[in-house]
Amino acid sequence: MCVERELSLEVTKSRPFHSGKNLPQLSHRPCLIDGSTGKIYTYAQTHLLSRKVAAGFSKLGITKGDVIMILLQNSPEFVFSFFAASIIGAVATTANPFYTPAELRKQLTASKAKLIITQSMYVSKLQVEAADEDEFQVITVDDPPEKCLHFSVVSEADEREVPEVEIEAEDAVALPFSSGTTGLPKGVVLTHKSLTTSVGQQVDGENPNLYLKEEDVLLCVLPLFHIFSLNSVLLCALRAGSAVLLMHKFEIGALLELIQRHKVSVAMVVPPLVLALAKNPTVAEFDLSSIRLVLSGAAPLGKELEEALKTRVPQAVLGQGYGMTEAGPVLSMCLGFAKEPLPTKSGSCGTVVRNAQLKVVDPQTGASLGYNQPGEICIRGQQIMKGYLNDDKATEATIDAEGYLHTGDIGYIDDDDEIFIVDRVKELIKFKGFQVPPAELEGLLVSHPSIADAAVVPSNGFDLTEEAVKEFIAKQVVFYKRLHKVYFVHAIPKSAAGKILRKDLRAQLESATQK
Ligand code: 4UV
Repeated sequence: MCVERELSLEVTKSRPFHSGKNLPQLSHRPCLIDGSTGKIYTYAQTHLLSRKVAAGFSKLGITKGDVIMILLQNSPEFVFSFFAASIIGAVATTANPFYTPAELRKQLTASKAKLIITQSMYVSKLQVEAADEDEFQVITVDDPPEKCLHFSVVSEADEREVPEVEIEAEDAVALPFSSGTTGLPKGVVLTHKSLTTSVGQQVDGENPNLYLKEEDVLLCVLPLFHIFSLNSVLLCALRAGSAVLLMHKFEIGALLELIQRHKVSVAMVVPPLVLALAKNPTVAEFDLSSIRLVLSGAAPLGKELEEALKTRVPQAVLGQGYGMTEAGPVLSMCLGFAKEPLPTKSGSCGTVVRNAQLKVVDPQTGASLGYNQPGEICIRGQQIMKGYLNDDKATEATIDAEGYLHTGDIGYIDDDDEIFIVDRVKELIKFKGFQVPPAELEGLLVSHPSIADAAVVPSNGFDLTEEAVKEFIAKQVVFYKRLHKVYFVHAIPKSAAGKILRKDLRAQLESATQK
């Protein structure tokens, strides 16, 4: 079976980001609201600053195809840097500021970033002194430490000096990192075509799937370094002419205060944030009546949680989006968000986006399955990644000969075309919506002289502690990749080809802990 929604009148055209179709009409509308200072940047100012930064990047020697790393919390400078890179045909690789030096080093080496935009407190993690003299330059948005430049060097450049650059739809614009269905984090090449198509699939057309209006204020508390926020919050908002409220980090009191003050109307969230909004007692003290739409994505949302949130924001439409970095990222979205909304079911991840083909296949045989039969979800369309950076093998293992991207998610499509995810066949573990690639932790574990072999699987029991192993990992990885529980086994079950049989291991551990 292949569920396809092709509306011939709404075929999205690929165009580079900076063409700014609606800019003249929007110039005086608010575009970015800096939550920490209250400063508002209009569309005209955002555009001008992005062009200035583009000219500045270019003066620093950045040219088409070069990679810049954005290592920032959500901030106006994040947005200007992203658009500046896209204007001159450069590529933005976005990284988590909480990463350890080792995690950052891997992304820097793989992406070959020539310029890093960051905050002074993260500079020590870049180990500038250990880097080759001309490996990369560092710009900080606050007081620059030694050897670093201040952001004003680029933001005060002359916008008339932006070079003329020919940009093709197939050129890369973003390089987020994702482990995909297996292995270590890899650079995901998203082109101008991928992102413009994905944004179009969400907010364009006669009856947009995600209907955003100019008066809308979108909450941008999810980190922009993750594709969910970058694409479905920032890019979609700017395409629709809405305002984006930037929050540099999550703190429930500040969040509620900002929602109330700026009358946030659209909230993109992840399940842990739904939990906070649904259960935190302080929520009752704030006026959340401006919220008309809540979109949860990046991890499964339980029905009970959804119901609990409904009592807090009874006026809002609640629903889910389903995305994957490699899929550009959105595969499906709740049709309750459409201009002409349709009723949807709780627990559903939405309906496949327009101008894309989605099928469910038997993971063993690859045969297409019918309605209501669970199998691996695959998607095809102009929005999916071009491939993994310098990794043809991983690309071929993910995108098949017919152009379908295999998600590693198990789900089914019901009689109303709604998608339900029920399991994952891929290794990936998600914690608070963040990616935890088991292969990365396994590599670190076996580098310990006393550990011969290791396998990382998700587990629910956290009562036992194996402090030495946990600490060993904790020192090396960002907080959400830390180990909660360590089991010692005589041998790790593996297939004849040497692949860890994670399902068998989980079953073995579950039965052992139940005894
Ligand atoms: O690669 P990634 O970290 O990517 C994401 C992207 C989520 C997005 C993006 C844009 C949206 O508009 C939106 O609503 C969500 O998370 O992780 C991809 C994997 O996360 C799981 C699934 O296993 C993906 O392959 N996942 C993502 N969304 C959901 C989900 C969901 N709604 N329900 C269950 N699992």
